[in-house]
Formats: sequence, C-alpha cells, structure tokens
Amino acid sequence: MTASELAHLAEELGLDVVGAARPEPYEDTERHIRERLELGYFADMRFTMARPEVSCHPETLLPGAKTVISAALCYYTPGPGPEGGEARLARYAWRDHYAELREKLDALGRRLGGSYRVLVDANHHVDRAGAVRSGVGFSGKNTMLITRTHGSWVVLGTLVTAVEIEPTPPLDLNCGSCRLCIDACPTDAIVEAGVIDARLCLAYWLQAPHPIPEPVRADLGDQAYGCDVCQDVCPWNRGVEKRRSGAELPEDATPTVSLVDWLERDGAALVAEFDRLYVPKNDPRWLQRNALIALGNSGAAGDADVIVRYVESDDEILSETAEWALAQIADRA
Ligand code: B12
Ligand code: SF4
Ligand code: SF4
Repeated sequence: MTASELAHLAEELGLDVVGAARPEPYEDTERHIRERLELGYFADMRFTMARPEVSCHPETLLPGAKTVISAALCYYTPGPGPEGGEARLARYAWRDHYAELREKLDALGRRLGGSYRVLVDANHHVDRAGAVRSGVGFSGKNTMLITRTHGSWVVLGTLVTAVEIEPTPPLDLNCGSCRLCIDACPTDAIVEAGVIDARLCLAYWLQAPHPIPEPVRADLGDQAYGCDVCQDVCPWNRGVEKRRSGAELPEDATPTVSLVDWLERDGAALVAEFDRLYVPKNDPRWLQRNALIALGNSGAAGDADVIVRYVESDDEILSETAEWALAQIADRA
C-alpha cells in the first residue's frame, strides 16, 4: 500500500494525521529512558519505563509485523474556564479521546486486513517515538509531539500491522530558538530542552499515589487533573486554536468539575464516572486529594464545611490535605 492510499483511508476514518514506519527498535528512546530512570526523572512511574526492552521494540509486538502506523487525533475545542467552586481538567481529559482513537485504529486495522494490534497510551509502546519516526510530528522542547497541522493538541495511537505500507519520512522541523514552554512551566519541570523531570511536573503529581508536597500545591491553582501550561504557550498551537475557535463543545465534554461534588460524592461513583482519568488502583482518594488542594487554592469560607469532613477522615493524607486547605482559606479570609 502506498503512503497516499494510507492517508486517504485514515482521512475517511476521521484520523487527523497518520504516518508509517518499519517495525524497528527506537534505540535513542530506549537510551533516554534508561538514562532518565538512573537520574530518577520518572519518579515511581511504571508505564513504558517498566520494560523499555518491550516499549521501544515495536518489532516484538506482533508476529510478522511489517509496519507501525502512528496516528494523531486532535482534541482541541474551546471551552469555559472554572467559575466559583469549580476546577479545570486538562483539555485531553475533557472526554475519552483515547477510546475514540482506539476505535478508529481498530477500524483501520480491519480495513487493511491481515493481523494487527492496536496500542493507545499502552505500556507496551512509546507512542511519541513511533510518531516522530513516521513524520506525524516532531519532538518539542516541552517533549510534546507537535504536528504541523494540529500542533500538540493531539492524542497518539499506534497500529502494528502485518500489511506492508510505504514508510513516511520524519519531519525536518524543530523549535528553533523558542523557549516559551521552558519559561512558562510553573515548576521548572522542563529541566533542559526536551527533558522533563516528572518529580516537578504538575501533571505527574495530580496522578501520583502520594501526598502532594506543600510547595507544589500553590502552583496547582484551580487545576483538578493534568496540566496544559507548556502547550497553552506554544506557537505551534495558535493555528488550530484559531481554526477551531467557533467549534462546539461536545455535549459529553467536562472542561470543569464541581469541587464540592467531587468531595461529597461516593468515591466509587466518582472514579467510575471519571474512568477516563488515570487514577492509581482506581482509588478515589487521589481525586479527592486533588479537589481539596484546588479548593484550598480557590475556595471561600462557605466551602469549609465539606472540607471539615475530610479533616476528620481516618486517612492521614486526606486529613492533612484538608487541614492545609482550611488554613489556606482562613489565610485569604
Ligand atoms: C509517562 C507519560 C507521562 C508522564 C511523563 C511525561 C514524559 N515527558 O515522558 C507524565 C505523567 C508527566 C505525563 C504528562 C503528560 N502527558 Co503523558 N504519557 C506518558 C506515557 C504513558 C509514556 C511517555 C514516555 O514513554 N516517555 C518516555 C520519554 C523518554 O519520552 P519523552 O519525554 O517524550 O522523551 C523524548 C524527548 O526527551 C526527546 N528528546 C531528547 N533530547 C531532546 C532534545 C531536544 C532539544 C528535544 C526537542 C527533544 C529531545 O527524545 C525523547 C525520546 O527519545 C505516554 C503514552 C505512551 N504509551 O507513550 C503518554 C503521552 C506522552 N502523554 C500524553 C499527554 C497528552 C500528556 C499531557 C499533555 C497530559 C496533560 N495535559 O496533563 C502531559 C504533558 C506533559 C509533558 N510536557 O510531557 C500524550 C502526548 C501527546 C503528544 N502530542 O505528545 C501521550 C503520547 C499519550 C497518548 N497516547 O496520546 N505523561
Ligand atoms: S505539564 Fe505543566 S508542570 Fe508539566 S512540564 Fe508542562 S507546564 Fe510544566
Ligand atoms: S513553546 Fe516553543 S520551545 Fe516549547 S515546544 Fe512550543 S515551539 Fe518548542
């Protein structure tokens, strides 16, 4: 199959950018992962770092693999910011874009025929490495995969197939002298161009199964999950923001959440409703911890009642975070 036939098929299925590469090891990425594991930059995350000998070796993912297809799906739509008592979610978490991408890649696999395997945000494959190799985008200083047409507002997925497809070359693009994301990151987590220390990254802390260190809490502001700061400032995202400025917010999208609701709701129901968010062991405590911090940063005296209930919690992390939140609200009052 030629590259243009693949592009045509992908367009029919609603994929925004697509590319193809041979299933060969991502040697640089494997080296980067091993170096950063040594330096502690991945904190205690497992994901693709647990077994780089698999996640950087697409040739092991399917017997008879001939091609690794990478695809990007743009998720940018305008949406309102939080009002009183609310917090924001990162844009990729407004809806389950991974599920949508998985379905589209599955449909692509069926249309191509032969055996195939779909991987989206899976521990077995470093999605950005495949996307860089097949020219879906280039690697930015904020480590995001940046596409030419949709900036970095894309989720990425991978289809390993036994069908042979003409490879598409990597893009000859880079950030040039820009360093807006490095300067804008609230916690200086981009420790050098193209390198993140997750121990400083807000997106990491909001999904980590630990108490969030006090100095990080103020930087979280009214963010309940994920962080978009290093993408909000990126000039490569301006075009897509303009083009989609009039787009409708999908009905099932939740750009903001009610913090009181997160704190009052039954924990199991909360993680079930937000199952698109990665929450270690599906333990609602981590979402409740995030809500307490956001309320501490943005709430008013009237929010104290719901927080007091957590001060009395048997869970040490929640009760300490709740005390901290009450102190923040009292200080502001
Ligand atoms: C672990 C993980 C995280 C961790 C660590 C992120 C990281 N930078 O590695 C945390 C929790 C912090 C995280 C956060 C986010 N994530 Co995440 N995450 C992953 C996951 C599961 C694995 C990533 C991985 O393997 N990293 C390994 C390291 C080695 O990769 P890297 O940092 O990209 O390293 C490259 C650069 O350093 C580059 N490089 C090296 N030297 C230099 C020098 C220069 C000058 C440059 C420019 C580059 C460069 O080479 C390295 C690769 O060889 C993937 C899903 C998957 N299965 O792939 C999603 C994924 C990367 N995440 C994604 C998203 C959407 C996010 C968030 C935007 C979510 C949010 N809004 O909060 C943030 C963005 C933070 C950021 N700026 O990266 C998307 C990214 C889409 C895209 N356009 O790139 C992915 C691909 C999920 C998906 N399938 O769509 N994530
Ligand atoms: S996601 Fe937020 S905290 Fe993490 S590197 Fe980007 S701006 Fe910094
Ligand atoms: S903000 Fe500038 S340096 Fe950062 S990723 Fe975008 S273009 Fe590259």
